[in-house]
Amino acid sequence: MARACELLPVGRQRLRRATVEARLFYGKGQLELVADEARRQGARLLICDNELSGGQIRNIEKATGMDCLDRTGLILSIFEQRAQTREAKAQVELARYEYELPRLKGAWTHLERQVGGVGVRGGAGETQIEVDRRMTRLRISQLKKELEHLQRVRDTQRQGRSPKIPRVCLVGYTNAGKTSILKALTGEGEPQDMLFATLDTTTRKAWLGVDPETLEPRHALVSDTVGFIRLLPHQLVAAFRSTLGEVRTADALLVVADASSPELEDHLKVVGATLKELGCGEHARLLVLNQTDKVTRPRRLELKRVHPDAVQTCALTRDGVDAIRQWLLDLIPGAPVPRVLENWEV
Ligand SMILES: Nc1nc2c(ncn2[C@@H]2O[C@H](COP(=O)(O)OP(=O)(O)OP(=O)(O)O)[C@@H](O)[C@H]2O)c(=O)[nH]1
Ligand SMILES: [Mg+2]
Repeated sequence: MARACELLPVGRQRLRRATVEARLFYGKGQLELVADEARRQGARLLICDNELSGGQIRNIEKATGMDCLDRTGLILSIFEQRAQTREAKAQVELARYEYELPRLKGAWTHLERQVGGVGVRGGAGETQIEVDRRMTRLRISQLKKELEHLQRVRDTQRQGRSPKIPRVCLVGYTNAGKTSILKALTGEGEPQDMLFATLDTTTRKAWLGVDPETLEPRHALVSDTVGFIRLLPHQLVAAFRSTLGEVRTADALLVVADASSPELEDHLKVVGATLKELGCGEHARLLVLNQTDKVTRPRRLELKRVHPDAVQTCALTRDGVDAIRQWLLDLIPGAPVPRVLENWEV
C-alpha cells in the first residue's frame, strides 16, 4: 500500500502485544526498537497498519521523532491521489473530513485559547478547536449535499435504463482484475497494476450474443466499482455509499477474485463482509476466479473442488469469459408470456 502512495518502504516489523497500550497503541520499548532501526535505514515515515487515534499518532511522533501515518490515513492518501471525477473527489474529501473531525482535538491544544474576534473565528469565547470543528462540520454538510445531488442524477440515469437489460456489478478485492473483466466483456476499461486504480463506477454494455429465436441482440449492463480491502475505513465505505448504490440496486453481482493470491480465501471473506455492510448480502452472485493463468494445474483442480460453482478466468486471454456471458444470459427475463386478449381487443 505504501508503494501505491509512491512511498519507498525500507523495512517492516510485526509487533506482538497482549494488550493495546492506550497512549502509544504499541509498547514503548517496541516502538523505540522500530524507530532506531528505521532511522538506521534512513526512513522518515512510520506507517502503522492499525487504525490509531489522533492522540496515539501524536504520541508516537513525539516518542520516535518521526512522522507517523496509520492504516486509514494511508488508504485515504491513496484514494486522494486517485480521485479524478467530481464525485470521487467529493467522496474522498468527505471521508477525509470525517476522519479528521474526531482527531482535531489535541492537534490544536497548544493553540487552544479564547479568541474574541469576529468572522471565521466566531463570536467571543470560541476556542480555536471549536472553530476548526465548526468549519469541518460545515464542509462535511456541504459535501453531503453535493453528493446527494449527484446521487439524484445517478438515480435518474438508472431509471432511464431499459428494465429488460440486466444490470450486474463487478465487485471484489482491489487489484483482482475487475476492470480487466469489464474490458473482456465490453471492450472498454483501463486495467492498471495498482491498488484502487478504479474509484468511479462506470457502466458499459456487454454484448452477450443473439437470441436464437428472435435473432434480437442480447445485452447486459456491467458496472465496474471501487475495490475492497481488509479494514476498508468505514469513513470511505460511508462516503462511497452513493457510487456503491449501483451495487445495491444491481440484479446480480460478479465477484472477482485473484485466484493466484495466497490470501484468496481471506480476500473472499473481506468481500463477503463488505457486501453485507452495504446491504447486498442476498444478491445473486457468480464467483469469478480470475488470473488463473498464474496458477498451476493442480491448484486449479483444487480451486474447482473448493469453489465448484465458480468460473475460472484469465481476463488477458479471455479464457472462461464466455462462461460469464452464459451466466449473464440466464438473468435476462424470458420471452414475454403470451397475453390473454381482452374482449375489446378481439
Ligand atoms: N496474469 C494476469 N493478470 C491479470 C489478469 N486480470 C488482470 N490482470 C492484471 O492485474 C492488474 C489489475 O487489474 P485490474 O483489472 O486493474 O484490477 P481491478 O480489480 O480493477 O483493480 P482496482 O480497480 O485497482 O481495484 C492489471 O495489471 C491487470 O493487467 C489475468 O487474468 N491474468
Ligand atoms: Mg479497477
